[in-house]
Amino acid sequence: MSDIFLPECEIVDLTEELRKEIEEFGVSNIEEFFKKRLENWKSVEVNIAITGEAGSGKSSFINTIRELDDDDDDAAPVDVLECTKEPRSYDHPTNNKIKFWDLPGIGTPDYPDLDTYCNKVQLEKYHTYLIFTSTRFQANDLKLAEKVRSIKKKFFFIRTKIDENARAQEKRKRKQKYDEEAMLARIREKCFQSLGNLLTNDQDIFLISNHDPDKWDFVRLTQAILDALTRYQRESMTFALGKVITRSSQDIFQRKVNVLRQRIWKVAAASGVVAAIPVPGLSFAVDAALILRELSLYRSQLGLPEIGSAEFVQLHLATKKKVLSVTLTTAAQLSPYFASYAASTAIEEFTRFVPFIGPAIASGMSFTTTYYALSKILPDVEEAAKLVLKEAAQKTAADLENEVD
Ligand SMILES: Nc1nc2c(ncn2[C@@H]2O[C@H](COP(=O)(O)OP(=O)(O)O)[C@@H](O)[C@H]2O)c(=O)[nH]1
Ligand SMILES: [Mg+2]
Repeated sequence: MSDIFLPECEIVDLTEELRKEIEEFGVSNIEEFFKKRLENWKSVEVNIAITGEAGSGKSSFINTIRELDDDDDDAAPVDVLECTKEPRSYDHPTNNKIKFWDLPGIGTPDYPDLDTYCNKVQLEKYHTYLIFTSTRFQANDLKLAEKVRSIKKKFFFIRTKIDENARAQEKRKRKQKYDEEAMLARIREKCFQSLGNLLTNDQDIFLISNHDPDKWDFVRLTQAILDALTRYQRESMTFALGKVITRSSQDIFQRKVNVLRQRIWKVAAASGVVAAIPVPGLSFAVDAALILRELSLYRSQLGLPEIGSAEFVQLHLATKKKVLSVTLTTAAQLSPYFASYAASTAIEEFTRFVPFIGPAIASGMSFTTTYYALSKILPDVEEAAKLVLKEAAQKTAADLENEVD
């Protein structure tokens, strides 16, 4: 819990807003109120600029990061020479506040130079910039990056189609030892050189394949993009990462767990505020509803299969049991998590929250109950999700072996 973040103003706002809400509408709307507040992350805007020469794999990347197939309805059209002269945005399928902007290239007739380009595409509106090539970077890429740096935004250089290089190399060297590391180092070095003195670290170039997001630097790129965003943008973007990317990296999986853990105090505070309102029976109902909603977010974010789905049916019995044990939908099923916590050594931990949420809330049963229930539920879901991941990985390995046979 060392990295927990306690935005004091947020909880003060929350309490104040709640008071107003109750004065105006009574208590009937309270659940809706909290739902909205806990889903704040869905309203955070993230604009990611995607630029680079035609054919470099911009549209493909937009589809891969959104986990869409090229022929899905709202996929970005691949292999189409963009005749659009305007920046075009593609929403993330699970969060339309996250937008990937396919920007026109500099040097095209409508954008002959950098100044025209910057004015027309409104450079300031993007939070981070991804500059693509499938060969090497051009003078305009360099100029753009310098401009982006001057407005204090982050940019990333991305070399796509590494799978093609890997394949070609493998063919050529079938008889000798295939040295992928050396091949990657060569490509990285060439890209690095084409950027002059712009970068000091060649790891700031990302070598990816849009067709294999589980290989090479795709995951590292995803992490770097997350790290370039503000806290709330990062939370929103982390939640938007789909199953494929989450499963391809323990780090991304762990980031999801961390983001979920950092919400616990907020859900607990929400229940604590309700407990401070004297309406008999309301508190427990709201606690249970909040916990169940949060649990459902844990399950979907950490990739637990739905009961009865094809993936669930194929799981080993022990994994199935574990998944079932955290697929709770009623308040009654939560009772094991409401067990006594008084003896818990972690009791110290929540006293750190007191200055932020006020003694009345922190000392309340609701706050502690919800806090401990979620603190116990999340690791259980995490454990179940890891079992599912392990089986998925074993299955992929077995499938690959069968292919080879
Ligand atoms: N092998 C391979 N092909 C790619 C990759 N990225 C894009 N392509 C292919 O390159 C072509 C151009 O891609 P597209 O995404 O339309 O490029 P854009 O013009 O920059 O939007 C398409 O045929 C893609 O399938 C990649 O990483 N590996
Ligand atoms: Mg395109």
